[in-house]
Amino acid sequence: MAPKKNNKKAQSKKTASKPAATADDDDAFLDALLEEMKQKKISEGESGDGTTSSSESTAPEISPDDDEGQDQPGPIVVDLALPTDGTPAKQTSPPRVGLSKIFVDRRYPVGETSTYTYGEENLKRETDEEKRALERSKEAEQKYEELRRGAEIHRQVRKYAREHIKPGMKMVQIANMIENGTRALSEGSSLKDAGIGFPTGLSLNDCAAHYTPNKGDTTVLKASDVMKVDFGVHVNGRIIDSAFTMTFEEGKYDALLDAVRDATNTGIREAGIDVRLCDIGAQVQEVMESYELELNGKTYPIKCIRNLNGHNILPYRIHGGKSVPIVNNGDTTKMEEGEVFAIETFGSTGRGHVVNQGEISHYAMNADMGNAPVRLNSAKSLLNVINKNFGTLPFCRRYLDRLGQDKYLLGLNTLVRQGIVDEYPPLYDSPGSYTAQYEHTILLRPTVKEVLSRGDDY
Ligand SMILES: [Co+2]
Repeated sequence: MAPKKNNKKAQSKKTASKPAATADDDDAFLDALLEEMKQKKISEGESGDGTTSSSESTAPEISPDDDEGQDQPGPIVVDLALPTDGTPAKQTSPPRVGLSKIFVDRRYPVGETSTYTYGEENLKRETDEEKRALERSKEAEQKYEELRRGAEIHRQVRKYAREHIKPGMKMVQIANMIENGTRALSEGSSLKDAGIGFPTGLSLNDCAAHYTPNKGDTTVLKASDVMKVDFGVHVNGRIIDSAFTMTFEEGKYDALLDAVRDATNTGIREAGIDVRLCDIGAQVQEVMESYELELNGKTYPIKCIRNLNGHNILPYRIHGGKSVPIVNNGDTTKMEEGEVFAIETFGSTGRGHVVNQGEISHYAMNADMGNAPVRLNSAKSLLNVINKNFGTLPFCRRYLDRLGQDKYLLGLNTLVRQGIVDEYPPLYDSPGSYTAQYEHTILLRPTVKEVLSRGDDY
C-alpha cells in the first residue's frame, strides 16, 4: 500500500460469517470440485486455461468458479488430493493448497539477500558473531519464518494472478481471485492469525492507489488500462506489502513501468541500517526522472508522485510511523537494525501529485483510538466487528459485506468522524495521466538485507 500523509494500508482476513463449515459441507464442496476437475479433463481447455501454476507444470487444476461473480463466504482451504505420507503437496491452479502442505518442514524460501556495503560498522555485520547469534534466537527465527511464509504466499498468488488477469474481467473478479488465493494459502483459522494483510488495490490509470471495488461496482478492466496490483499477506500480524503494475497492450507503457521498477530497485539498493530516509528519496527521484514515455506522438517526462511514499511495517500495523520518501524531502531519520520496510515508488505521466477523489473503500482502525467511547449503537456494534476481525489491519467495505454486515455506512462514517477509524480515499494524479507502482517488503537483518517478497517476476 501507499500511505500518503495518513499511512496505512489495507488488509483483511477472512472469516466466516458462518461458523466453519461442517464436515458435510466440506465433503460436498470437495466432491463438486473433483467432479469439475474430471469434466475439465474431458473437455480440455474451454478458454485456453491449461496453464501451470507454482514452479511445476503439473499442478492439479481446480475450478476457478469461486473467483467469479459474487464473493461468497464459505470453505476456502481445499486440501485437494494431498499426499498423506508427509511428502510435499503441489500447488493447484488456481492456488488453493495451504503453504504448510507444500513446505512440510515449515522452512520457507529466504528472500534475496545482500550485504551492507557502507560504514565501518556495517561492513562487518555479515561475519560478526554477535550479529549472527542475534539471528539464531528463537524470536528472530520465528519472525523470519512468518515473514518468509507471507512472502511465498504472495509470490504464489501473484503468479496465478499475472497469468490469468485479462481485459474484460470485472474488477471484483480480480479482487476475489487474489483474495481467495491468499485466504487459502495462508490457512488462517481466524482473520487475525493469518490471511489478507490489507485490501487488494487495483487502481487504474490516473488513480495511483487505494482503489478496490465496493459492492455493486461494475468496472471492467480494459486493454488500454494501467493497473497497479497492490496486495498484502500477513502471518501472525507480520505483513508482506508488495505491488506490481499490469498492462495489456504490447510495449505501449514499457518506459513507464521500466522507470518505476528501476526506481523501486534503486530504493531497495540504497536502503540499509543507518541510511537516512531523504538520501533514499533523492536516489529514487534521480533514477525515476531520467525516463520519459512516448505516447501517441507526445513525450511525457516520468515524475515521482511526491506525496506518496514507502513506510516501515510493525506487527498488525501497515504503517509504523516512518515514511520512505521518493523525492528528497530532507527527512534525516535513519533506518535501523531489525526494521521491516515497504519500499514502494510511484511514477506518473501527470503532475506527480495525488489528491483524494472518488468513493472510499479502504479503512483501518486507528491504533491509538480503539477504546474511545462510542454512543451510536450501530457504530458501537460495527466497531466490535472491526476490532474482532481486523484489529488495526486495514479492511475494505467488501470484507464487511462478507462478514454479513449490512447497512453499516452510517456507523462506519460515525467512527470515521470520531477518529476511531481512518478512511483512505482513492488517490488520483491529474486526469488522463498514467501512473505505475512497484513495491517490495524488505527486512534489515543484523547481518544482511533481505528482500522478502522478491520473485523471478519483479
Ligand atoms: Co505499501
